[in-house]
Amino acid sequence: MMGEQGMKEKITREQPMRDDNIGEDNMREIPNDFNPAQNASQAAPEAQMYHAELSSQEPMQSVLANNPEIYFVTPKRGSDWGNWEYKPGSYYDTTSGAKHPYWQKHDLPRATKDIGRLRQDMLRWGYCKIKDALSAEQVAQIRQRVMDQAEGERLAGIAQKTPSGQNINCCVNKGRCFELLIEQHPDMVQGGPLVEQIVTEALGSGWICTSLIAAISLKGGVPQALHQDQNNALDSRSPMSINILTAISDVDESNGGTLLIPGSHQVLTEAMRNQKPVGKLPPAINLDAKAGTMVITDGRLLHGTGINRTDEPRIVMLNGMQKSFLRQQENWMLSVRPEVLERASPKLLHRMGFQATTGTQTNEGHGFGAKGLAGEAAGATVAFRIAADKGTYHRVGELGPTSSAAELSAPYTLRDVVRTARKGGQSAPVGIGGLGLGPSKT
Ligand SMILES: O=C(O)CCC(=O)C(=O)O
Ligand SMILES: [Fe+2]
Repeated sequence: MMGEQGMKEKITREQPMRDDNIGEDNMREIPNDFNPAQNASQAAPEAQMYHAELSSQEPMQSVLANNPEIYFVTPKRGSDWGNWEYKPGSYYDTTSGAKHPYWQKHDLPRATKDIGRLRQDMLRWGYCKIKDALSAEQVAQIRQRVMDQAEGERLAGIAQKTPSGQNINCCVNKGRCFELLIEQHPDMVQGGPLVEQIVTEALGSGWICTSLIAAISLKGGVPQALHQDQNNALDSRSPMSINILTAISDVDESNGGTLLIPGSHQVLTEAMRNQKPVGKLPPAINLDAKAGTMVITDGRLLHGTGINRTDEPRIVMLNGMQKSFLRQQENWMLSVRPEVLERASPKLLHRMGFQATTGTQTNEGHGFGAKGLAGEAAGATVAFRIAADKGTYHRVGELGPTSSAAELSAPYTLRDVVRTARKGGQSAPVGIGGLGLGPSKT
């Protein structure tokens, strides 16, 4: 919006503007038809396209209105830690499914390696439990790294405290074990292939990782507000995102096993599709899972961290995966350490979003025509980031007929990247319009 400041000095057509004045405090007079005040006078909320949809707070608005036991518990910090009002009958006043009077008669998800059962649990309940996805040794390795890192971040004064305890963000920079966890590499996730199969069925191929966080819940923390991890297309018929919750501690009702409402993924999306409020929901339960279990949750499922009543930290790795065209929670483009990038496998790079497709994250145009496959040179963008780290990223700027020979032959990074991509006759297809040029569907 134009402030009065900008309108003060007008420049007429007879006074050509210098390029470097564009957008600063000198500007042309805005024709009346485009005047911001005129615009605003015709933009009452009800007149705006898609107003109802874009301003809807659903489905959470009706979840909260029709389920008073679900509410936001105000976080407590510092000397107030632990000093919060526990209200019996609230969403967090619950237990695991097998012990819950409402749920015990239902066939809730069971920890299993049976893919048929896993599929059924995902569809019906919005989550499934992959038994022993990590071996005891794999769990121990991650547990040690998480505990050490948590302490290190506290000592450094950079611990990321949460209402429930402490999170360790951007784990990919904090230990080789986490790189492998994101890849579901069998060296760190013995059940990796089964996990990937379920995720691929849920999201379609080409999915990427949104973040990897260690969520540590501590005694005294408040329960997290129930939420859906997916925050777009809430009427979608299949999930846009899923979260892989890896139990690194045994979790249950005693130590903050994740609160969730089984089946809520369907209830909430159906309400959205039918444009109806969400009514009375069944009660939440605490997730119970042995360490090493990977719990895959549908991004539409209502859930949140439970209350840890024990003296031991509860550790769950939160590893979100999503369709390839969604913006990621962690800004891997900037945050990943150079040494991690240099040794990253094609799969890890892909998962962090360093493979462009025509419609997502092309870099100076490199990536048009790419399918977003791991190791696909036509869409690989990591070389730009590595050049930036080295201070040698030479971006293409303003060029024209009067550009000097030096400007025209400058060592543009794009030139090198494209040259590398085309080695061996592999040139990137140009243009938009063919099949399969969007986010990968193959
Ligand atoms: O800590 C947990 O159990 C779940 C955390 C969670 O859902 C989140 O942070 O999005
Ligand atoms: Fe969540």
